[in-house]
Formats: sequence, structure tokens, C-alpha cells
Amino acid sequence: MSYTEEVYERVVAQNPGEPEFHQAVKEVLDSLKVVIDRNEEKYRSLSILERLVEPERIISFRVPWVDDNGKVQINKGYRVQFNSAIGPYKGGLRFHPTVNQSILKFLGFEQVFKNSLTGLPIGGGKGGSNFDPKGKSDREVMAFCQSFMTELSKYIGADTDVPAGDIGVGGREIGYLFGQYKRVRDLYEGVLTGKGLTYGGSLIRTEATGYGVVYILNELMQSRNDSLEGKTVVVTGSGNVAIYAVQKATQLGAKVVAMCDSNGYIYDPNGIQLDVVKDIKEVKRGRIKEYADRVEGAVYTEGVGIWNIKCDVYLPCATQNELDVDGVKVLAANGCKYIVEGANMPTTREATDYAMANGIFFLPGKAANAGGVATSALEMSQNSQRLSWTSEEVDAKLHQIMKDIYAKIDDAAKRYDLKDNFVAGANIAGFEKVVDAMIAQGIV
Ligand code: NDP
Ligand code: 2IT
Repeated sequence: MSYTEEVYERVVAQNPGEPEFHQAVKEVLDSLKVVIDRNEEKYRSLSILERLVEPERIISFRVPWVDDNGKVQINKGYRVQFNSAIGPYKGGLRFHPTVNQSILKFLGFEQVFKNSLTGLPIGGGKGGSNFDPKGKSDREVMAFCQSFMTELSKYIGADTDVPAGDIGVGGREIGYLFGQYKRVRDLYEGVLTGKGLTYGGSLIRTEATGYGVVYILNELMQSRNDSLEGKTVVVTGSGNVAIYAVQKATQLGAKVVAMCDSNGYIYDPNGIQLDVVKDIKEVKRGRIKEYADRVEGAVYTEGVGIWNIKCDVYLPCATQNELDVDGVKVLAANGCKYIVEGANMPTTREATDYAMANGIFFLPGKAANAGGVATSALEMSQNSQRLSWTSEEVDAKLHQIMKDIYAKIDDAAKRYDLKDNFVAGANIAGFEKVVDAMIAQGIV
């Protein structure tokens, strides 16, 4: 059995009941086989892969808070500090009822490679809670965030571990979390990113993930003498990543015709009116269904199936494993040419393999959605310097970072005779930097 297969079996045996973590590890190890094979003795003797798949630390804690009826509620809180070889742990916090250790370990593991690809000095981590912000009052969200941070504050810091947003954690939550950190630690420091602009946030961080997805797509298209001009695009989700992917794709001449949330999807043949989506989602915290009530000609369909809408470009920006092989088969049959992952691991492994084998260019999340964390790292730099850059400066840096990521993953794929396999390219290029730093730092 190869070293990568042995380590995968060990991960499955030692981490039972963690299917998302197994899935993320398997994809990376399968990609790394060609790299490991060239130097197997060395990697084996250093147990590099065993170290890579074992988080440095997992913190798990109780989060008690009081709801608006005066009842005490208890949630689970976590922080997975996965790998600090190239910088302080960095990665978002997710608040969603499905959050568990498997999901946070998969996200933390992905984050290690993604952060490496940005070229910036950030290690990988992830955290969150099974708290569901939907339907909660502002006061309840604040009470939860304060309790969560009272415990988390013991383990994080501007040079130790710097969380940010993810599903269910946006500007409002980051504000409450930052306020409580400052209060209990008595430190005004860049301990979180995605902060508001009046207290240390960076311009363009809100837009960064979605913009970055479209910047890297544009890079790929240009390399094929293609462009977004006149293309039909479907974007899944209607949260932070989705909204700004739609905005940038539209600016570059594409027509986005569909978006969704966990209840259903809207189809607008005239092109999505983003101001309406922003009002529903960012202001009213409502459901995407309301779009069809407000915009003439738009249709709402309850349930899954957004992939049935014919498109040239499909940008999954909602959640893990949202796109399976049946969905990809429909996309391919309808002539879709590009799938670019805004979410983390939104495409199942079978669906990814099918897409790549059937003429669809596929950019994986750890490369394509890295603009968010990269801009978080730019926020950290600005906080350290006690300076704020203009939106033009930050956007130009983000754009350059996405171009560099495309070049890195393309180059890594070509070096291993895997041209156009950007999944392998991203895993290999991300691994090379982390492993070099791990070896240099000895057995730690
Ligand atoms: P948000 O909470 O802002 O939005 C999430 C969106 O996805 C919502 O529209 C939500 O719908 C939808 N969604 C969630 N679960 C499902 C589901 N099971 N089926 C269909 N739709 C679903 O999160 P973000 O936009 O921040 O995150 C989206 C993805 O992007 C995640 O995978 C995240 O890890 C990833 N990501 C985020 C980054 C960031 O900077 N925010 C950076 C890089 C990656 P509903 O409201 O109904 O739940
Ligand atoms: O998945 C991700 O990269 C994020 N949720 C953003 C992390 C960050 O630290 O900005």
C-alpha cells in the first residue's frame, strides 16, 4: 500500500464518524501521491503526512446563554487550531446547526492549504458552534456571541489565532465578538478580521471572497481566450460569498440568472437585480423566495435543483457537498464549461471527477475562495501598521493575489504532468510551502 493510502486508512480508523474530514483528507492525499512517490523515504521517516492530518490542538467548550424567554440555552463551541507552520492560525467561525467536529476539521484542514496558496504568513484554523442565528433576536445573538467569546478569548490573539466570519457569522457577529474580546482581555488588537470600518476593518473584506472567485475565473477564461462577457452564470447561495460573486460577474459583463438559499432557488431570465437580493438578505435577513414576489418575470422553485438551469458558468457558493454527480451531469449536458467553487468543498468527489473528465474547467475552493482569507491577512497587516489602505489599494492587491494563485496552481499541475487538473495543482502547491516550513522547524 502506498504511504498516502496508509495514512488515509489511519485517518479513517482514528477519526470515526467524521465523514467530511475523511473526504477532505482523501482528496488532498490522492493529489499528493505523485509528490510523495518522488521522495517517499524522506516523507515517511519524518511522518510528514501523519503530522499534516492531525490538528495541533482542538478546543471544545460549553456556551451557555439566556434566550428572550429567560430560558438557559446550551450550545457547543469549538476552535480547531490545525497548523501553524507558516503563521498564526487563521480561519473563520461558522454558526450553523449542523456544525460538529468533523465539519470544522475538514474546514480547518482545507484552510491550511488555502492559506498557503495566498502567499501570506497565515496558518490554518477554523471554529464555530451549532448555534443557529436564524430567527434569533439581536439581543440573543449578542448574548450568544459574548458567551462564546468569553471562553474562546483564552485561546486566541492577534499573533496566535485570528478568527473571522463564515456561514452565519457576518459583520454583526464579528462586532459583538470583538467587543467582548476587548472587554475580557483588555486588548485593542486585530484579533478578528471582517471587522467594521470604524474599528479596524479593511475596505473590500466584505466583497473579497466573491470578487476573488470571479477574478480567478477571469484568469482561467483569459488563458483560454474566453471571457465573461455575455455568459450566463448560476450562483448558488445568497450569502456573503454569493452576493459579491454576482456583483463582480455582472460588472464583467455576465448575466447571472439564478441564486438560492436552503429553502429553494430563484430564476430571473432578465438577470438578477442584486439590490433586491441585498435588501432581502443583508437588510431584512429574509428568504430568497421574496425576490420572486418583488421582481416581475422571476420564478421561485422550492427545494433543490438549481443546477437544472442552463448556464455557461456555475459558481457553487453555499455549503459543502451541495453539488453531486447527478447535478454535474445535468450541467455538463447543458453545456456548462466552468465550475468555480466559492464555498468550501461544495462539490462531491464523484461530481468533481465527473466534471473534470467531461470537459468542464474546475477550480477548487481552496484556490478560488482564497480571496477572503487573503484580504483578512491584508486587514491584519493594516492593523499591525495602524494604517488603513484605500479600497483601490486593497482591491488591486486582492486581484494580484488571485492572479498569482492561478499561476501557482497551473504551474504545479504542469510540473507533475497534470495539466488543467487544478484540484491537484492547488493541493500540491499548497502542500509544498507548508511542508517545507514544517521540516525546517523540526519535530514539533
Ligand atoms: P453566509 O452565511 O453569508 O451564506 C450562506 C448561504 O448559503 C446562504 O444563502 C444559505 O442559505 C446558503 N446555504 C447554507 N446551507 C445551505 C444548504 N444546505 N443548501 C442550500 N443553501 C445553503 O455564508 P458565506 O457566504 O460566508 O459562506 C458560504 C460558503 O463560502 C461556505 O462554504 C463558506 O465556508 C465559504 N467561504 C466563506 C468565506 C467568507 O469570507 N465568508 C471565505 C471562503 C469560503 P440559508 O440562509 O437558507 O441558510
Ligand atoms: O473559509 C474561509 O476562508 C473563510 N471563511 C474566511 C477566513 C478568514 O479568516 O477570513
